[in-house]
Amino acid sequence: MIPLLFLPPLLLLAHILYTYLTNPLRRIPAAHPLAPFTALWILSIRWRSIENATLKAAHDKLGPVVCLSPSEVSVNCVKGGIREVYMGGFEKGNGRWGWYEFFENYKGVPNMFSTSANKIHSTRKRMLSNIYSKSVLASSPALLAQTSSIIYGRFLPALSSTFSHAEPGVLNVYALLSGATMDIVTGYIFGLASGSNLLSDPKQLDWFLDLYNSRRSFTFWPQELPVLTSILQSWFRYRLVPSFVDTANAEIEKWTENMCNGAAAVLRQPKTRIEDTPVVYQQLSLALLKEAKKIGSEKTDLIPSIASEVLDHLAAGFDTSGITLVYVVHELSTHLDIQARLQAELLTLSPPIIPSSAPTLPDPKVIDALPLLHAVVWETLRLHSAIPGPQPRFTPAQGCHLGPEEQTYFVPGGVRVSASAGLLHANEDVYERAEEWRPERWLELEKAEEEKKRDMESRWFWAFGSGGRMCVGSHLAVYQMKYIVAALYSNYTTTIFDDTGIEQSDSYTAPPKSDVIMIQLAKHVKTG
Ligand code: HEM
Ligand SMILES: *[C@@H]1O[C@H](CO)[C@@H](O)[C@H](O)[C@H]1NC(C)=O
Ligand SMILES: CC(=O)N[C@H]1CO[C@H](CO)[C@@H](O)[C@@H]1O
Repeated sequence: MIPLLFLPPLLLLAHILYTYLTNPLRRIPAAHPLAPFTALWILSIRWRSIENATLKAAHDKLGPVVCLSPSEVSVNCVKGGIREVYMGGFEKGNGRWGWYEFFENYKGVPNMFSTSANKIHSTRKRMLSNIYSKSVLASSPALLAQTSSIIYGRFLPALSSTFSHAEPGVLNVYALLSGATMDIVTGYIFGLASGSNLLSDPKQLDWFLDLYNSRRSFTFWPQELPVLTSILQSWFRYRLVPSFVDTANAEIEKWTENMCNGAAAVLRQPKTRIEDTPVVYQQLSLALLKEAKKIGSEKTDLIPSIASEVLDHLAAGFDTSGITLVYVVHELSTHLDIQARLQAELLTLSPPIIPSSAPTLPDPKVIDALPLLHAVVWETLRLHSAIPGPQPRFTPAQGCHLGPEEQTYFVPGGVRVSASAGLLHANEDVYERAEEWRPERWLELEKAEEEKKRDMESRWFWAFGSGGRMCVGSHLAVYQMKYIVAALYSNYTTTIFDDTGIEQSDSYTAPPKSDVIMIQLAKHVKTG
């Protein structure tokens, strides 16, 4: 007779064993002996912020498909990997919960990024794709005027003012670059008059970055264990996320609402300056109004939907671009030979981006075509992807096959699956000496074969994701990053002053571990 005491643990054991034996994922190489039995292992890896290194080691050892838990796999290949999952339109949620609901704003108002269902998502994306497309951006007089005003009126003066500091020419370049990207992104969304002006107001810049960054380390519980998090909070009043995170979110939401109100007021005026055109706000409000009329919706208050959408754009847009730029500057500050070549390339611009050229900027198409500037930005997006880790999706109800032709595995429906830019970009067959920052590899492509080009530029390049959920702001990101880098190096040389904490965090968006990256500027004397 088994004492009754042993019954519950025995039943539990039998249950685990039965689940294991009937789970097709058990055939997939396991990242850890516990992985096919319980999600606790991968949860503990995420909780300790060592997911990146863990996944890298697992794929290096076990191949392109690995099992992370009884209901999760990671893929690291193009065919049978990102092509299947992301081009194939696997959704962001599994019906019960979605990891991306975390990105809703204003207490549960969804936006394009947070939406799981493909149908709802693509309706929204159709409203927004055109204004963020490369051709529209490149010929937008509003964006050019906004960028000019921010570069000449704010960014270059902010750099120049560092020479009156106690330590002349020394600055926290991460903060300044983040301010520049926020001003440009909100300039395009809300118009210059209603957008942010963080660059001219160091106090406001500090206020915003402190607020924004204070929330960074509290994503684990609400994203990985949303049900537990909300039950603990609503039933037991126990908070896994401190209340100051809610306060910070509310302040950022209020700040965004003010910009929305500003944009709405501009649109009511009969005539506005071109740079005050709230391009994104205007397009979105018109499109939502049209949709509401079409479906005969009673809903008249579109403000929460608009605000939730644009808040996601400004957060996604400034943060990722700021991270990329801080690594551009950091790498150029340790590769002075490449920096000098970039400066020589920038001397070919007409007009040069120096204070006396204001307000004229060289044409965006000319900036975009500078080979070394392009190579520097692309190499940084590759090696220091701002979103380097898993972008989770769920397999469709009927299941699918994952893995390259040589070895595929059946994966049932509802399984969480993800790929990671950082791992795809570390493929030595595609990016030789992958761990080195080597812009040259992009210049060498000129002479490379078509297949090689395609592998490097599109198949394996994943900084902006791929498929229907690919970054809508990638062209705006590249546009602003190129102008900012061009403006900085047309006027200055940079070296490192203090780069403690430059390593990327192990998180979804992966900023440097320190919010402070100090750079020494030196005035760049024209020699050409
Ligand atoms: C270097 C800069 C940027 C990088 C590396 C980046 C990267 C990404 C990635 C990887 C995704 C897919 C995420 C996922 O599925 O989990 C994404 C989506 C998105 N990004 Fe960006 N992004 C950048 C700049 C921007 C900018 C400037 C905007 C401003 C509009 C923006 C807005 C968005 C939006 C709205 C989505 C969701 C798209 C959708 O769901 O269809 N991003 N971004
Ligand atoms: C991820 O881990 C690899 C290997 O440990 C490391 O080389 C790389 O810098 C890490 N990347 C990020 C974004 O943390
Ligand atoms: C502030 C500053 O150093 N401005 C310089 C920008 O670059 C041009 C030439 O490249 C110089 O003439 C300016 O003095």
